[in-house]
Amino acid sequence: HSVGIIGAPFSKGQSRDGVQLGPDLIRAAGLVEKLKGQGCTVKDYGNLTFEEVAKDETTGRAKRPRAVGQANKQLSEAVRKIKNEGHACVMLGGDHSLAIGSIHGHAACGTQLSVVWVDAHADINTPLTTPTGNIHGQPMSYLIHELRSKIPVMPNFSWLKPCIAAEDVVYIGLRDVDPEEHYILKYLGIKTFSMTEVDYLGIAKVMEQTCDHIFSKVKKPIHLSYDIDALDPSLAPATGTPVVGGLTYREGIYITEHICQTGLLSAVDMVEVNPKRGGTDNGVRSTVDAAVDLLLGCFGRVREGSHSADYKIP
Ligand code: DIR
Ligand code: MN
Ligand code: MN
Ligand code: MN
Repeated sequence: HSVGIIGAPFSKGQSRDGVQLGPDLIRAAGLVEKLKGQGCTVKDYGNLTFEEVAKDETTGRAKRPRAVGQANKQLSEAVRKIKNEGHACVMLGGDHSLAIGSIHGHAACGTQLSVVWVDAHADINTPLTTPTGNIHGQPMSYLIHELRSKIPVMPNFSWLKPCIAAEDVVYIGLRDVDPEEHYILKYLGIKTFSMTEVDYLGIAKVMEQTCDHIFSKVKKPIHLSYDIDALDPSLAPATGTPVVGGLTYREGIYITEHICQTGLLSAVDMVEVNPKRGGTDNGVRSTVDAAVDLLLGCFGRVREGSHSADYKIP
């Protein structure tokens, strides 16, 4: 695997300070060294820098649209560059509003994508349905073709065109979905595996059916957008909106192993790690370590172990 890493220390898609510290924290836990240790080629493109936006008034109900629009425009260009240089792209957030730019930049490389969205939340509110105003609860609505007519004109979003078909999206881990979002998911017929389906089917069948769904026509590159709050808060408490009853460590890792073995993983977002939440140092450490392990699972780590092709017993 050849991996390009871009950090996006951005927090204005939600209201809690600290999530902008995610990229450096995930790197400090040894992400680059560990990826190299499992045989990956890694290029770290560093962190984006975001300018302050003055007078960023709400549009519709969406908060801080100018800052979010501008940051995602920058991120989209960075992801497109990393993809064009031939890497699988890893975007370290930051909050989940960054999926707008990450998926847009990935899609800008030309091919149609599948999106696997692993999250406690559906993040598909529109700027008019959002109960909180936070754009991290809205990114999917800007990206899906079928919702185009439902998105009002927003400042600093004119660069953004929808680039994903509803039938190319699969959700895993849902357990906190707003009524408006639930309507949108049903209305668009989007494939969802809530925690109920994870319980009923088991994670292996969930992943089999996820792949059946996204590969039912052509095999498209996969964009995996992983919100750390998909994991149970006992394991990953350092996040802005934890929800009880989440994925276990093993279920979380299994998702990445299965997506990796498709050979089609093309970009990953790892978002919503917030070291100012989660209470204790141990809580923060366990959250960051889980984020690193998920990324290692995306790029070849297998739990049975592995060895290089030319190994001989001495
Ligand atoms: C809620 C919470 N559905 C919203 N979303 C969160 O703000 O739209 N997403 N926390 O990660
Ligand atoms: Mn999310
Ligand atoms: Mn979430
Ligand atoms: Mn499969």
